[in-house]
Amino acid sequence: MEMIKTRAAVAWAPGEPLSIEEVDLMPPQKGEVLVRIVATGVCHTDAYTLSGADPEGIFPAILGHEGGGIVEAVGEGVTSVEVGDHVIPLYTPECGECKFCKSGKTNLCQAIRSTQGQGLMPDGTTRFSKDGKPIYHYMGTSTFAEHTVVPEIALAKISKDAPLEEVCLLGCGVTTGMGAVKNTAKVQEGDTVAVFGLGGIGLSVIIGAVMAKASRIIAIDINESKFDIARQLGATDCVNPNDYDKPIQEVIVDMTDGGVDFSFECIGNVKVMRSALECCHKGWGESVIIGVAGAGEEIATRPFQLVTGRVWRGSAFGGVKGRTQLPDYVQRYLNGEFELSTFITHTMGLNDINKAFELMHEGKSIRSVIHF
Ligand code: NAD
Ligand code: AHE
Ligand code: ZN
Ligand code: ZN
Repeated sequence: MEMIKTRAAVAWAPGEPLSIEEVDLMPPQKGEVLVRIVATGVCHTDAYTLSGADPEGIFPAILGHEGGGIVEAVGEGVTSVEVGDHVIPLYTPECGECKFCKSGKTNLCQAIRSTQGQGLMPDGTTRFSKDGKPIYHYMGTSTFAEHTVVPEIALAKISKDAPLEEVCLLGCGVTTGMGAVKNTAKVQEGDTVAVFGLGGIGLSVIIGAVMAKASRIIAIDINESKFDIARQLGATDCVNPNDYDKPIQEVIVDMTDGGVDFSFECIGNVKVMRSALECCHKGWGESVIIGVAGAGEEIATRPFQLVTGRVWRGSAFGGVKGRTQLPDYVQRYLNGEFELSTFITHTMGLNDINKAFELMHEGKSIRSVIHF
């Protein structure tokens, strides 16, 4: 197979708008797969890396990690997917063989984590370039391109019945939120839950909490335009911290007779992470950090909060093992267990991708989905 030309949104430098370019893409090498991306969501993490706050941010790069596509070609030795398969690229791969995969304790496969973090394929090189200059991969997925090359272990093969324009959201946001409730917190029937931040992640936490039969779901955001959809999905209370002259953790402790059983931080703000921990019930309340904070940021609380039984956890991709468990999320969506269309407030072509970032920053979108 020859080098192909494809259209991509290139992030040349932090803080600059993406630039739509025709780029060169090398054919998939050993253990790699060429995927035609059909649709991709835009997640806050893409904006975070583009802003320059990501210590792993490398430029120029092709961002995007919430995609759905179709296999167009496979490299040497690839056996688990074939041309025509529908796939979701995985920024958390699953090799099944590394210490992490074998532990049964985590979804954080580390087989290719170091090259992935350097914007490279596992062999240490890039497939994208422009005028001979390398363009780096992002999170091993680079879905802001009509075609991308992804390691075989970073592809979940899914049902062809599922519309890729919707299930692309299972490549990050929706799986992350639902999975954090089920796999990380393990919320049980009757538990009380507080969700900080009502974007794609926080709203998916609400879906997960409803499925777990939580008795109370308190949704917190400073942008009240998010409250309608939060209630529609099953939030029992909506709270704007700016309406109170005391810290939000005290407000929630008062509302819940001592604090919630579980809280989720879905913003990436270290001060809110503290509030989320401290609104948990003494003796057993657990707080899950999902939001991604910028380089140099640190969390703080009084150790007494932990001494007295609160627990601080974190969750990546909802603790979901992509190759073995994501196809089932797609199936459950097809079975009608949850909706994705509610999340898709905007759709647009690749040429308008910068508009998706603007809408996110203005607080006007939940998810924008790019159709190629
Ligand atoms: P988003 O921008 O769509 O939503 C964030 C929400 O937080 C917005 O509704 C905003 O109004 C609200 N918010 C901002 N500041 C607030 C404050 N001080 N108090 C209350 N609410 C506030 O973002 P998203 O795509 O839902 O992502 C949320 C976070 O999750 C980001 O940090 C993202 O990087 C991270 N993330 C992590 C994972 C993971 O695997 N751990 C996966 C996906 C996204
Ligand atoms: N590069 C950042 C870390 C960013 C981060 O925490 N990413 C999450 C996924 S966010 C998806 O929207 C994640 O999966 N982390 C696990 C991992 O191995 O990166 C930094 O701070 O360096
Ligand atoms: Zn994401
Ligand atoms: Zn592994």
